[in-house]
Amino acid sequence: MIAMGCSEDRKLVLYGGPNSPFARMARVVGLELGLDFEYSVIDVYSASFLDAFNPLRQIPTLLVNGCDAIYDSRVIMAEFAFRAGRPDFLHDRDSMKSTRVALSIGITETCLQHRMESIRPEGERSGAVLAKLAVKLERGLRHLEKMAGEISAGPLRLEQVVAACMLEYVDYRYSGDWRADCPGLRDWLLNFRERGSMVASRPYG
Ligand SMILES: N[C@@H](CCC(=O)N[C@@H](CS)C(=O)NCC(=O)O)C(=O)O
Repeated sequence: MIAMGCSEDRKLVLYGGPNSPFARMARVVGLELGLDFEYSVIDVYSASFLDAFNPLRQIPTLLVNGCDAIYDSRVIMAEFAFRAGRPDFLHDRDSMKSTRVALSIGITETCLQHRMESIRPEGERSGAVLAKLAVKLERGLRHLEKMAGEISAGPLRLEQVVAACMLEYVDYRYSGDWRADCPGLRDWLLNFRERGSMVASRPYG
């Protein structure tokens, strides 16, 4: 049942999918910060109810009190951090960490574009586009590997959640071959992926 009117219960509903990497990032942040929210799995392509809240009809979308919509994933993750009283989780004043977040998100977007191109019908699919996206994705991963030491050190924070969700999305939709070129990220992910929030949100379907 989708609430169409505002309510006073302060309820948080995070609309996501079974395998959306951006919804997963938001969900993991919410779980790690101990937020009380419902995760509602929808099929974004048929979820016309979402248009009234998010005209882009994308997941993740966070609905507050049944009426206030918050998107996209970075805004939702910031909302969760503020609600949890943990603005430090976002490390907004550290531009190097934030640039690593931007790189992980960019690789995720590239992987998603590669996936969308790969499932276009024969004849519409472009091998050249797929090859270009693959080059960008793999270049991004090799670059991030140079910063594996910085990513893996220190307390849990946004850049770690985003990097881990990105790496497992690459596994899920592209390939696990990146491990050969990225031993630092590989070794770090081995432990990180066992966190309860990561296990609970692993992509399926
Ligand atoms: N910039 C957005 C991207 C979200 C996004 O691309 N979500 C995908 C699923 S992973 C989606 O909703 N796709 C449906 C569409 O764009 O029509 C964010 O970070 O939240």
